[in-house]
Amino acid sequence: MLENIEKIRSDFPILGRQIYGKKLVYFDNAATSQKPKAVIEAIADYYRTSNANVHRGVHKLSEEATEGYEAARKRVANFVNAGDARQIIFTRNATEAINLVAYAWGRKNIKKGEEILLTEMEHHSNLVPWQILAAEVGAKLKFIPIDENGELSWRKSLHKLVTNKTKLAALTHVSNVLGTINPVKEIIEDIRNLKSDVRILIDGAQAVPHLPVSIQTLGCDFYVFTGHKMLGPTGIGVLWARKDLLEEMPPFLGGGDMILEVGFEKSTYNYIPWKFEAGTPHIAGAIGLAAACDYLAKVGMKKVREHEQELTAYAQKALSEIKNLVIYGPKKLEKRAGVISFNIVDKKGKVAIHPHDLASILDGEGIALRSGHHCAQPLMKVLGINAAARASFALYNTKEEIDRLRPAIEKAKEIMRA
Ligand code: 7TS
Repeated sequence: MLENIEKIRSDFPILGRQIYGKKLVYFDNAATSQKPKAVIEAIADYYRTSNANVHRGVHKLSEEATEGYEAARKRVANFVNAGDARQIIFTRNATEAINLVAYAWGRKNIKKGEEILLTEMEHHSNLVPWQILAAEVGAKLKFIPIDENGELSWRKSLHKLVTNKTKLAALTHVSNVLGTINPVKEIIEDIRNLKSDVRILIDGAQAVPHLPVSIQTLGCDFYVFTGHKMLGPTGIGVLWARKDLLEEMPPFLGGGDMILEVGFEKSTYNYIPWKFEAGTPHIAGAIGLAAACDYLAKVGMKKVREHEQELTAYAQKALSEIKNLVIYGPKKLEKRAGVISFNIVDKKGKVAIHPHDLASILDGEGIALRSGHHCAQPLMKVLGINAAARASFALYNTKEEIDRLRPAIEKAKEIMRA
């Protein structure tokens, strides 16, 4: 456990809240994380002291806002070892970052009959943009299957799935349902050994908040993540891409800030990263995200990972003591992040309490967790379920909070006679 956990908890004002007279237990971190004072203050401070539009005015405030925004880009770049900060494009979220690649890179590069390789465990955000693109250009989607442990069965399948038509592989770093940590570096190497020019996008929405991530060492072409799951504000996300690809790609959205010169008929486009940041950006969001990166870096991502791993082991044990509870995803701790999806089943293995009912009863106990398909409906199909309950941890969670989970689930079983 993090030795200064009480201090860390006190940095998050919302954790002091009572829900129905009970102390809040927040286990919905995979949906969005809570925010520390440092982030809330950085945003408020920007609006209080330096608010102005960026890259435009020559006045002092505009200069300060521009400096704050561009310094935020550097701080975020450092946090994920992105190399050049110009490779960091600020977007609204991970979803928009993936759509940017699908529109700007995909439409130019993927042709009829070519193939896009995905996995069975993708969030809809890393599936639907490719479905739209595939339908438009006549490309084909293929999927790396998962095995009975909820791990990608890539070693057995890649040599069949990667063909001379494969143009792009887009896969998640960490599953938001199974918690599986995919060995993306090895998978990328294997794909490249089969076909060297496959472009590879990694969805790091669930990885960057919980693991040390060094983008440059992964060997991917595109990497996306989202601010609000990593202690930052909503409305800010990141696309990282190889510089030569960004230079070649046409813009995603047109408008202010992304141009160098505009004529009545034609325009020339700005340098990267601004070419991809049309219109007034989320300046406060970028500054808030940089504050979140600084906060996480100060705690240390290795320590965050260790803390969450310990919580996961503790929760796995506590939940496995509950009769008729099944946990999805890898059993081995080193293969999973702090996401535990589960169901209460009957003797035949069928879901006995709808996860929404379970989550409602737990809500009554002050415990916030997510239920539903978790925006991964194809994965639900593979698992043979429609929905699951999901507890997901962050650096501020504790074993004492997990201790409240078991009695609450037992109570739900009693109420629902399961
Ligand atoms: N990719 C993964 C793996 C995710 O888990 C999510 C959000 C996204 C992309 C999209 O992030 P956004 O910020 O663009 O919305 N996952 C979830 C979840 O599991 N519950 O709520 C949102």
